[in-house]
Amino acid sequence: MEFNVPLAQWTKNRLLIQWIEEQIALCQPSSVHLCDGSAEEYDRIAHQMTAAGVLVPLKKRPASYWCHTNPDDVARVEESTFICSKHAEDAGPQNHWRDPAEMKKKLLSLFARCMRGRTMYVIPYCMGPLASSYSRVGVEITDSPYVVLNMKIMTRMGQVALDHLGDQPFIPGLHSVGHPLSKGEKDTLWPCNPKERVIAHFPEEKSIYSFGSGYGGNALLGKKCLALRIASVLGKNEGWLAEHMMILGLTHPAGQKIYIAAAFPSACGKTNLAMLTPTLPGWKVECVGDDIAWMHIGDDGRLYAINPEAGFFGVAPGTSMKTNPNAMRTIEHDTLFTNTALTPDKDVWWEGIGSPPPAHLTSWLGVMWDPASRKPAAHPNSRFTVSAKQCPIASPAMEDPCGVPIAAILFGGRRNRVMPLVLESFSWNHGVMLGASLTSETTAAAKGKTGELRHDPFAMLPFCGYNMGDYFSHWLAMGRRLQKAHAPRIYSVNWFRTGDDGKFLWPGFGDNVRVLKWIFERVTDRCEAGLSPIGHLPMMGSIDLSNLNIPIEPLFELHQKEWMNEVQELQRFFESFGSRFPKALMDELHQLEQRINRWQDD
Ligand code: OXD
Ligand code: MN
Repeated sequence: MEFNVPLAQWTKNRLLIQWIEEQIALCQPSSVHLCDGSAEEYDRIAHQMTAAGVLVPLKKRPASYWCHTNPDDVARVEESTFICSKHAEDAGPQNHWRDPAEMKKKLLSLFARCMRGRTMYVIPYCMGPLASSYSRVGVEITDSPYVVLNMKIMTRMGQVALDHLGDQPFIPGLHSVGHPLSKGEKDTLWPCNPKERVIAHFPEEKSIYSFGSGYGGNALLGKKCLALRIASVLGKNEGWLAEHMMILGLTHPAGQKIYIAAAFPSACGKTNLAMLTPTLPGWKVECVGDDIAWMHIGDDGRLYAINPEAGFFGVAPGTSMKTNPNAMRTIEHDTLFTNTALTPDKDVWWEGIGSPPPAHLTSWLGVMWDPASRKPAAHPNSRFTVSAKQCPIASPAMEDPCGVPIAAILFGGRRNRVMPLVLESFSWNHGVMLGASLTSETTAAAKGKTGELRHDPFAMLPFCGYNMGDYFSHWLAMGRRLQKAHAPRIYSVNWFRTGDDGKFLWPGFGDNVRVLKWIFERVTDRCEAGLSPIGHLPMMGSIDLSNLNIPIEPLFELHQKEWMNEVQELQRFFESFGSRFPKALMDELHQLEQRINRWQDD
């Protein structure tokens, strides 16, 4: 077997050496590349992929590349994602469960000889700042050079991760595109195996296997698989939280700063919120993370968050100088674009980029785009992968090993009715119910129909590695451990309410700072709130609407009948967790029901 460096020279970690040797014997690659995470390594692999026609270097963006995938490999595949706990009830009704022994048998046969004719890459990576005791090391073995490039951007990868690991155990992840090459066979541009796709998690042994897809959260195992599904299990066992949340710092014009974490389902605006350009003078936002937060209780009783990732894997369509200028500046160089359209002068283009499509555009399918087809030129789930360091408003706290103290937690979904612009919970437990009640329209981030309303509690439905009934109990327990005076306040937000004409009522994007300002004033005890049956609402005039000419009332319109339906639907959903659903949360729902029954609709 040909190695780029001798294995024993690359690591002294005996568990790692043994695991790599076992995977080589199983997958039978033609060579092995042990990653060091250097810039030279990245460039070498990118050049090889360019020579093979997989990557197209971009002329307008230095050190940036475009590529497109197989049309059957464009999003996360929830129906092929499994939690393989010993007992089905530990995976919970929200997950697809498989018996671990049966799944292992299937995986062994899928992975046997699956890397023939390919290079096996071994990627040690650290999730979280290198100096942080909260960080975790995973090792991904993959036969996809595209995965190596993405992991280099999205994590602290290579030698630095090996140094952090030392001789300790790590979280193993085995990945293959599932397309071995026979002798002389020419590779396709995007090898994958959609028919045999499996993404399997073993929460008891803390391991990950992914077969058949090369894209996004299916293949970059540090992201959804480790930092959410496996980490959520670690968090429950060890008393912390692994959440699908962005983290931002918000500074008042007078200088006081707070940190906010916010959970929104995939492709619902976490990246835009995390990089917000305030429309209110003097306010400042800094980005700590755009997708995942690991939160621990500090010695002072406050909740501290780190961003385990080092990069952004952001949705391109809709990103423009108007909606997210900081993201646009972030991706000016050293960025990988996947499934956007390609312009004839070798730049990228997507729907909502803010300029009309140039003539002779290559679509995400790699063919000339026909505007008359009425099909989008960029796939709705096309992405940019870019280092977080390139963000002009990257917070220096991104590297803080202790994380940032969280003052407020937001839950938001796409709801065209029912949910007001913003709502503050009465208590931690009521806030946990707001998180558990999160319902949102489906988006292109996952395979399947878009625009359908589904329950997505805490925006974690596809990412919680154990029974969500237990997950809700864990949140309640965290609340009991947080010192009352320091527990973050919990909010529900909804940027997506529409009027009778179907148009959005709220401008969103930079104007969301108006809602953040109100939250800032609430958590720093600068303003009173009004009481409603569903929670605290801003008093008349307390959302700053300066220079914004819109009526605010429709954004807070509440109808008793709609809320009665909402409660009934939530009761049905909560009951689906059976005895694992915490009684304290059902009590919260019943209290809400009573408040709604007593309420006079006007
Ligand atoms: C993501 C997702 O890629 O949530 O972050 O799908
Ligand atoms: Mn996400």
